[in-house]
Amino acid sequence: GLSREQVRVSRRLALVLRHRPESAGLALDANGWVPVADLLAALGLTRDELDLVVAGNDKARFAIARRDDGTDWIRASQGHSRGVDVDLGLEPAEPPSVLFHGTPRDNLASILREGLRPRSRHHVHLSPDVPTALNVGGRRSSDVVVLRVAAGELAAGGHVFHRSANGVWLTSFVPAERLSEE
Ligand code: HQG
Repeated sequence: GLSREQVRVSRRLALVLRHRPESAGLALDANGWVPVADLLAALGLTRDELDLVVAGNDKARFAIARRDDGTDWIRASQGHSRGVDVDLGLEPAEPPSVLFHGTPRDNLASILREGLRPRSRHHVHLSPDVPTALNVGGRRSSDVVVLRVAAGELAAGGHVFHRSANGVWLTSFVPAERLSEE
């Protein structure tokens, strides 16, 4: 696992690469990437420190890619704020027949009324299994409800799904009729 200091760096990376790049004086490119060199300078990190946080991140939240000119770039694999205008360029993907979504029970009545909405993010985030969904919901509450999402039926009806580089399923909206309590 990551040390306390590394977790702090990881949180800062998520803030900068998903939500508020300007807070570090950075701008993301159209696909969400920033030059690693710029990020290191902005956050006062060494490359080794960054690599350890990226490699040790429990959810593989960040991806590094080398371009033809030899420069390394980094982005968050998912989770961007709606106000951050990036297109991850993910291809549509065929989801499994069932996906899951964990949420604090306080949200349940509203979700069953109006469906799952992306709220402050670009997409609704769905989990491939119940334990993952419990973890996601558990970030905010100890009383979590897991919803089953009829992803196969949605896809058959024309809903588009994407799978992020770190295995999170993304879609724009899930109508209440395709949700049930697990
Ligand atoms: C809820 C983490 C009431 C929704 C996770 C959720 C994930 C509604 C909250 C990623 C609603 C939004 C995303 C409705 C949705 N009425 N509540 N109609 N529709 N909600 O954080 O899925 O650790 O934006 O159930 O692992 O919790 O940051 O979404 O509770 O992958 O890498 O509104 O964030 O990844 O919360 O989590 P979020 P999420 P990281």
